[in-house]
Amino acid sequence: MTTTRMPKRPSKARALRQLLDSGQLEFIMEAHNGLSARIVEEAGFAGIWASGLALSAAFGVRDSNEASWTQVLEAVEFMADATEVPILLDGDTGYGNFNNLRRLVTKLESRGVAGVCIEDKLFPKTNSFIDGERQPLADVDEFCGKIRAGKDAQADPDFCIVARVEALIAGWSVEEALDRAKAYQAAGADAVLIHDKARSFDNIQRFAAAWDGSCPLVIVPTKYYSTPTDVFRKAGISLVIWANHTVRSAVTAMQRTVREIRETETLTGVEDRIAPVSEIFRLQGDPELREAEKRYGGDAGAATHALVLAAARGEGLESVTEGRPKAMLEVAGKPLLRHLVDVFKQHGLHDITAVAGYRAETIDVAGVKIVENPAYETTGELASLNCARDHFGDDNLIIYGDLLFRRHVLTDLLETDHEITVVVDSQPRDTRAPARDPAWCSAADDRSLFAQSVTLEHVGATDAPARPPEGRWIGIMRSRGIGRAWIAEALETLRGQGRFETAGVPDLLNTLLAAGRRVNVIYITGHWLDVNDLDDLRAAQAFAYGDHR
Ligand code: SPV
Ligand code: MG
Repeated sequence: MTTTRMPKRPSKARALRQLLDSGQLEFIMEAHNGLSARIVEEAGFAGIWASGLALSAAFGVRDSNEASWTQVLEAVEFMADATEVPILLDGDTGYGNFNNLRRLVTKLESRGVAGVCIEDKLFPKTNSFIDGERQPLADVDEFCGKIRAGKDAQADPDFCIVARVEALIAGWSVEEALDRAKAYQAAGADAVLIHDKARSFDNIQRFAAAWDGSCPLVIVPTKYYSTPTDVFRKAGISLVIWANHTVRSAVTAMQRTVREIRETETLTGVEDRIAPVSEIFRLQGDPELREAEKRYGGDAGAATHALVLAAARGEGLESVTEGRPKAMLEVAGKPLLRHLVDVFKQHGLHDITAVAGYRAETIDVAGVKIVENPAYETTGELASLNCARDHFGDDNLIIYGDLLFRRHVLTDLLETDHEITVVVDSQPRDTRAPARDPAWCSAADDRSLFAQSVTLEHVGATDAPARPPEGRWIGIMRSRGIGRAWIAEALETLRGQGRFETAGVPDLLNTLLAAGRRVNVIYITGHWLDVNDLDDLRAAQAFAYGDHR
């Protein structure tokens, strides 16, 4: 039997090794946290330098081993998680002796770091550009033992150990640097980083000219930055590390922005020149999470658009809806619409649009997008719904703005996967005649614990079947997938019949049924109410405070 295998991308350690061994000049760029690592990767760099200077600066401490090695490990793990390209960690001196390096190598491998660079100084070290001459160098044999221990500790043969020669930094000769480099290569180093703090590339050029090519050479041209890159290429350098320019550019940008905000006490000057919040979300990988939510459904309502019909003032409520629509009536200390929004948010449903009409400007509930039906006085619910058509998605909840209901009503509705579903109360509280929105269904509520398969047959008193209704449609419907196209088609039908302007959601449902579309029913028994008059409003207060029915 043959099995097909996905082509495997090379491991990060292999990718770093390939960079070092490519035979041409390669470049890696400093990063100091997950965000900067991702920015470096996106710019096209094939590798990342996890700089000790930049990491410590980001922590707000000195580059003198003040951050512990596990804190560095933690930071570099975030960087590795955020990126695909290999990371070479600046491992300073290996944070101790050969034994400490062994443990570091093992831990770095387990966190997806491709290699480590260790320098021949003593722990605790400090940055090479701070009193370089005063920093003692490690004993060559001791440092070779460390390299051998690191190589023996690695599980992946591609993990790279780069030996960094600090002889030039400490004021020693090119010959001393060469002796050390040869010893380190012989001890197993995969590459040699020859560092210098001089303004000119001369010493490294002499070093490179004398180098036997037994392993690749790596440089950090921070101080001799004016040297043309082609000079490095001609000198036979394998890898250039741009070692600290990400953190330095971040510092300049942050200083400028915060100073300006401090001085001007406004954001207007900076807003257009800094990354929008959406760019931060993108760099954090938010789009992937949205996709995953669709696949794994962790957040039941995340893809559902809620469309709240809130244009009406409410006949029967005139004395209390002076100056505000029904949806803004206060019940138990907050507007009806806010009750709806709260229950939506509890279900992870954040895309909420309200269609406003009467006193639209008073609709002010955080998290709700408002669209207006300017002709609300002469048109009906479907005209309002149509105003929100740009906010329709593949999954829509269409709901009256004067409802209060217990949370389980929405939980149950969001669990359905039918194209169109409506919620019907099989034992409506309101027994006044004529009943509002009576619903005829394919079967009565058997009140079993198990979901019944019931479909809607008709809503509303007009053209109703002769038998008593099975319940009352409560003013909530959901459409999924193709259900959205069915609704669009039904709206067209109503338009063709000249009924669109004044029609309500029950007309839409009946038109769907007339077209042979299946409308599923979820039965509930109570645990909801709508607010149509002052009695309802009083009942709503009690309901909202938790007094059922
Ligand atoms: C670092 O980036 O932390 C380095 C390179 O070690 S340098 O700062 O040039 O020493
Ligand atoms: Mg360093």
